[in-house]
Amino acid sequence: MIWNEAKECMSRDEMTNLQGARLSKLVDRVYHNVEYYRKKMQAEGLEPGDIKGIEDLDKLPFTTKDDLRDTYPFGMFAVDNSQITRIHASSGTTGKATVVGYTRKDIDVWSECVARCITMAGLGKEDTIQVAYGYGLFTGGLGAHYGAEEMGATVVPMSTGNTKKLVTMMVDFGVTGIMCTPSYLLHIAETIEEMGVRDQIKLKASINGAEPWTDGMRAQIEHQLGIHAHDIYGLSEIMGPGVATDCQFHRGLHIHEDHFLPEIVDQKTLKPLRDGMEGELVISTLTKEGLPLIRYRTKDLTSINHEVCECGRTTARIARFTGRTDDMLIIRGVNVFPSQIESALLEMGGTTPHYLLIVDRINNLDTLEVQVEVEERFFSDEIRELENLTGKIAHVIQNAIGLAVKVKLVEPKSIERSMGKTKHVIDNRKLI
Ligand code: DLL
Repeated sequence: MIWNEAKECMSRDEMTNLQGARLSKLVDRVYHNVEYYRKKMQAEGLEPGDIKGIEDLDKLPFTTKDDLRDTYPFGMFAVDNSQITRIHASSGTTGKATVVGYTRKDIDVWSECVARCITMAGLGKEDTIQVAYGYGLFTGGLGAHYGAEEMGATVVPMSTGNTKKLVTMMVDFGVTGIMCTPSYLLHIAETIEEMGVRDQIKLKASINGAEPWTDGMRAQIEHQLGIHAHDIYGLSEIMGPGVATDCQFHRGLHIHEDHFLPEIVDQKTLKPLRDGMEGELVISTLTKEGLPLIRYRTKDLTSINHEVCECGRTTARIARFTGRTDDMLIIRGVNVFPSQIESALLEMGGTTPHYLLIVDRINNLDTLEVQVEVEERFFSDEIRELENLTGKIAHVIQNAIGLAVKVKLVEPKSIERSMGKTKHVIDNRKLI
């Protein structure tokens, strides 16, 4: 089944024309409504009329997370705040969050994109879908929720947390679809086994994303639960979940090209790369009103393929992601930059700038231990003082990154020093 055949199956020429027309309108809109873009384009001697179609795309400047930080909170919005219906936020590299705003129409487009993804996973109106992404500032919960409602499905807004309750409701409500991170789904699968209810679940498909995963993990999920597992990609800056998903053939994720114009560029030269070559995914939002972005550098590494898929969709497909060009970690679906932890530690005092993050996956749940070197004097203090300091650091870090962490205080000079680029992270998670 295809949600919107007119949009998902158009010929390449039709798509290119549509994208070109939308791109020139987008450029005109940001030039007149976003001072940041106007200045950037003027600095390069560009006028909106210079962009006539997608062949002119590479004349345009890139946008990065730093640009959003520099214009925090609303400086890149292209509409008056009175037209913003909703705000979400994700981690910034240091103190300030990345803020995104949506008009009512943006929410409608987002819901349609997610509904298209849910259709690709073989779910429909008659299904009952549990949304177990976090609700709140993170785009996962509400994004999935609105898409599933748009689809006409029955939505169970579980959010994350109480896994046994989730499983009980999965059985009692006859849940047939679930949307959550892949690692959380493996944890749910274990809980289903422990509760002995494997033969009572009616689950048919899952839609998993927000963190890197592999075909090995997909096979494990499918085997343990007897379902079809689909990959969903998205990022807050561009919209949230629903930028792309894989269909039943699992040969890459179909990107909703009528709304998101993808490019793959070489991560060093930033020159566009051909189909099949791996590089950084760059996206221009063709229809967004609240926070339109031109050539946004996602930092996600993948390749693209414009061949028509066996499912009949003509939209370009991006390959499963192989990594990022920066040091962002995704822990239980939460984006964490080591620099956020570093600034929080430095601001609080009493610690040295030497720290080490140790990430593990235990029972399919990610854990983060932060080892921090503290000043010598603390080690001569009473144990109670050290415990207080540990609690304080854990609190400060949790406030900075929005995730509970285990803190271990270590003596000065015990964290290995490096002559080159300091290694702040040991990631022991093995993606099967
Ligand atoms: O993670 C939006 C989302 C929610 C996507 C639910 C899918 C499902 P952010 O918090 O802004 O938004 O994080 C975006 O997460 O740049 C990727 O590095 C990573 N990511 C998202 N989906 C996938 C995926 C949401 N399917 C960042 N595979 C992105 C690999 C993913 N990485």
